[in-house]
Amino acid sequence: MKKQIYRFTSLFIIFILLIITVAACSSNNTATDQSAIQIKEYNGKNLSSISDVRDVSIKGPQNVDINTYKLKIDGLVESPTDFTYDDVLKNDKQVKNVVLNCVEGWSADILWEGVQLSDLFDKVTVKPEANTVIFYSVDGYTTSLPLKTVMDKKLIIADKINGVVLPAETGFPFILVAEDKLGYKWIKWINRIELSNDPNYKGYWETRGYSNEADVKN
Ligand SMILES: Nc1nc2c(c(=O)[nH]1)N[C@H]1C(S)=C(S)[C@@H](COP(=O)(O)O)O[C@H]1N2
Ligand SMILES: [Mo]
Repeated sequence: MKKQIYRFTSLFIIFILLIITVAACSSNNTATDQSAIQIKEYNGKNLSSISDVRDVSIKGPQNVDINTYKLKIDGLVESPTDFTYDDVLKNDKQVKNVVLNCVEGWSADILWEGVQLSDLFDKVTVKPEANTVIFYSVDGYTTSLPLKTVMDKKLIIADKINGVVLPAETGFPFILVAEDKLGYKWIKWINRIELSNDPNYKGYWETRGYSNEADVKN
């Protein structure tokens, strides 16, 4: 009888240890693949390194839990939708080599990969009166662009930088690749996109005196 209890107890302990091991392994397996190798060259030209992209964000890097993350697209659309990370990534992937220029005087030449905003907009059907796209982030930051700019430049939101999943510092899960626009239009950690008819909307830095056009002057 004693022997049986002993055997049962040891089996029970082994079982518990097994559960703990499985749980530990799966919690390590997040969406961010840190083992991926950074692309260093594109069309025979050296790219900047991810570490050249300085974090100058208002509240520092944000840690987004991808299991509960939603990208909300609402406002002047027929079907407001909450997209999961995977929903967004089901769209065709686009690759673009674009330089990020910050008003502080530094820049980074990066290979971005992501999905075209127009593909996401097709899924929610933008109403004809919309003319402005307002972007929101988990840190409270906001910025906006004319809808025409988003469509004409085929702007993307990127999930990858130089071939690797965005680290928290560069905006995981998504950064807006606002090509030809200054760094403060490159909103990171995007969690909401609102279609609006207010062309005078001003975001975080725009309300603090920075130009709403934010064109990069060459
Ligand atoms: N959510 C959020 N996005 C943001 C900012 C911020 O403070 N919060 N700062 C902007 C500014 S001023 C710049 S220059 C770029 C820098 O992006 P990077 O860290 O990927 O270089 O992020 C932009 N996006
Ligand atoms: Mo910036």
